[in-house]
Amino acid sequence: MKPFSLFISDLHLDESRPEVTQAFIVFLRDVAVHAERLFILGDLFEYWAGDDDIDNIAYQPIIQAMASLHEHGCQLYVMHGNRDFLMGQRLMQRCQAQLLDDPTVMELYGQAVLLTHGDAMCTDDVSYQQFRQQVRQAEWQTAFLAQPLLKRKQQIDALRKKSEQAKQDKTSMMMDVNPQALQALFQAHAIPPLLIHGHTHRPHVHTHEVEGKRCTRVVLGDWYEQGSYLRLDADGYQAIGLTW
Ligand code: LP5
Ligand code: MN
Repeated sequence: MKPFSLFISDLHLDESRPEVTQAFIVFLRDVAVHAERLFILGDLFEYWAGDDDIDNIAYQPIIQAMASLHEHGCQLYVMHGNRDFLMGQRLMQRCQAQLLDDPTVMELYGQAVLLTHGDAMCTDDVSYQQFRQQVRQAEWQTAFLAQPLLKRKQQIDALRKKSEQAKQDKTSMMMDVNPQALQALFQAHAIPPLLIHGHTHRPHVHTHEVEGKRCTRVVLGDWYEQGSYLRLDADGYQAIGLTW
């Protein structure tokens, strides 16, 4: 079999949806083990309150399944999403994963591939961008993580409710990628032929023209109603669905 890489995002793994966790573990065991790389482009978890929650019993099957990829020669790359940007090096070590900056360009099968979670391009969502700017600051994170785990989880629960409420007043266009932000991202990375991202939960393949160059943008799907992943090899990409 030709070497290939896989891409997933927005699994939002949570104890309330054990079937999704199980599907992810099966995906790792049966599909990802054969890949040379697996990229998780953010929002693996419903939320991550800090690496001091690493021994939580609910996470152990997930962490073990992720770590086992390494033994099969599959390199695991993980990027932060807006729900799990507090994932740190301790978790990465446990999972035998490498944390990727957002955005990152990877040379894969002879082409440059730009990878991002996607939320940073949703610039029309002004209140979210203000919130994002605040919580991505190192000082804010240090202060937040200094609080007891239980207190942090309570604050996250409250914030999740606010987020659900806030989204009611936002149009779907506001929550999608802004075209200028998209163009700026392509331009900041030498206009790569392929961009892969998640976050918007609107799986689709878009084509864009930037400075006369044709670029493909693959938006990954979430794992709510069904799962999905993108497979990339030297012949191109293929989007594949998973059911449970
Ligand atoms: O996640 P989702 O799909 O509901 O919506 C996102 C945006 N919301 C978020 C917030 C997360 O859901 C909350 C969970 C994060 C856990 C991280 C842990 C550490 C943080 C803990 C802080 C107490 O990302 C949503 C977007 C949507 O995607 C579409 O792109 O619209 O954005 C919002 O809803 C944000 C609101 O617009 C503004 C929220 C203001 C909240 C102010 C309270 C401040 C709390 C203190 C932190 C500075
Ligand atoms: Mn997201």
